[in-house]
Amino acid sequence: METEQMIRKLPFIVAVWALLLSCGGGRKAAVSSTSQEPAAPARPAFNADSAFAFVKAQTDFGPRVPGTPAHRACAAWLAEKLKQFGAETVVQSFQTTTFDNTVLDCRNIIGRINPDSPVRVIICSHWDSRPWADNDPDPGKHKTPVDGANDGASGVGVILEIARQFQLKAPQIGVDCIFLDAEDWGPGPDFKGRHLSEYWGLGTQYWARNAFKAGYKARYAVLLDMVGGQGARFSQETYSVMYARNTVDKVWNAGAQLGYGSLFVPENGAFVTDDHYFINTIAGIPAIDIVPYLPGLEDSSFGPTWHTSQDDIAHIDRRILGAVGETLLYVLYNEKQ
Ligand code: AHN
Ligand code: ZN
Repeated sequence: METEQMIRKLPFIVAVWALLLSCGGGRKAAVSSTSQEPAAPARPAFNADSAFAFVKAQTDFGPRVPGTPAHRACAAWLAEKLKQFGAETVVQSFQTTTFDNTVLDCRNIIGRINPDSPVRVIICSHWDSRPWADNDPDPGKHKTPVDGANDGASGVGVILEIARQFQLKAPQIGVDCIFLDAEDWGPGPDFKGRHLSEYWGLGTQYWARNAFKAGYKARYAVLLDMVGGQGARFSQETYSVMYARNTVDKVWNAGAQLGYGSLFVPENGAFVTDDHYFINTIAGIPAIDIVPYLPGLEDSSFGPTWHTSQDDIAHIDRRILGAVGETLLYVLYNEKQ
């Protein structure tokens, strides 16, 4: 009886078995197909350890305070790295006067990738270090310069790693990597005068006014500021949303797609007077700022080490560098002519 039943059911069993096989085969074929798969994001090959090494190389010079030997040496190193990665490199030397009437010798360092492409995107970060750790809990440190591992070096490290990746696989568009000088010589909490936006971002103001007069255009600019701090979280900074909503969405959506939705939080942040403000208002290029916003923190919404002696390499989280770098690289590789 049992055997008889089996035999009667045999055609059915064979049919089911054949169906399972064909389904399996079908799934396999779909996985190996390159053209018809729905777009699962292809992760660009950003190397967080390499970015971290570029951050450390900068802090190893010591604080890159304008006018110091460490500043000059680091400028030469940055230009050399960009050249080494195949970017057309331009160093823009200039003098600028600070809020406290100090005249500084400065350098904006620019590396152009695909220099002949008419469609261009800017990625930028300030590379100078603040001369005073005037947000340190210890007032004795307020006149000591900061290492600026996060505040300065982090964004530059991410951009250098992107430039290195572009040498291995070029983007479809032109990319201008810009290391901006003299961002951070602004007045601190003890300053008694009026706080003006123009006291910050001196290198960017110079670049926006002088450098690219002759018909220079860019589709948009992305500023990286403090993109390696432990516990970072990036809300959408208000000037960025006001001037460049589409670019904010593009970057935050890319972050979410890659699985970094808890880092790139689609929430409103605060107004930050930063380099992107002058790219928007002087150069007229839509510019966003990827900058941390931690409103619960007592001493600084930029993170606990901001303008303190703790802004050193020991407080850098290479996973944050990696997430930001991968997200930005993904955006740039997907940018079409
Ligand atoms: C102000 O504190 C007004 N702006 C912050 C700009 C900045 C300083 N970014 C890094 N360091
Ligand atoms: Zn700063």
